[in-house]
Amino acid sequence: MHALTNSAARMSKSAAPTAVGPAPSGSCFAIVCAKWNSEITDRLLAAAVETLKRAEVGEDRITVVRVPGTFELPVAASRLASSGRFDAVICLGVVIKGDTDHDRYINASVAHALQTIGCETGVPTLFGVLTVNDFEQAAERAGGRHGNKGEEAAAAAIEMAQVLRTLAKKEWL
Ligand code: RBF
Repeated sequence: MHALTNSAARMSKSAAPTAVGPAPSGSCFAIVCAKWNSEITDRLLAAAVETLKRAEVGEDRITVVRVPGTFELPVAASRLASSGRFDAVICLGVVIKGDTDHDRYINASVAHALQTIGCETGVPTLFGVLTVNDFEQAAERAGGRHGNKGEEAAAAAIEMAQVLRTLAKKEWL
């Protein structure tokens, strides 16, 4: 089992979990997407929605919320995760390094906040935020040579929804 997993990881160019089976039946997903750098975030969002649809999640089970910037992702994610309506909340943003340290403050606080929301609500809260040096690096990760991190975040959301459905059946938990 372990050997198989390891050899599969060695063979693939990236270890990212993009191969997805069907999402659990009736599962619902929320996507929170920042408007800053929308040329890139729109590509992350389109790939995330497409990935959910490929996993047989109907549009009626996908809720998309736009927020001003990456810094606002946690507030919206917290509200959505606490609602009890979603199997996972996928958060998408692009923070590009500038002349000041804004990126470090945003990235660290958002990563920590999203992880806390996931742990405290029990609803997987996915980190689909590109933390890049320039626009080109962002484009490479939004449908370019490094794949699309929106797709990968959605695939991870589906996988976590499956994991939690499996755990819900364990009477010893
Ligand atoms: N939001 C992003 O999503 N990506 C960025 O690259 C980004 N750069 C910012 C740079 C500065 C100097 C500031 C002040 C804000 C930036 N924001 C960015 C917006 C931030 O996420 C948030 O929307 C605003 O700070 C309002 O809370």
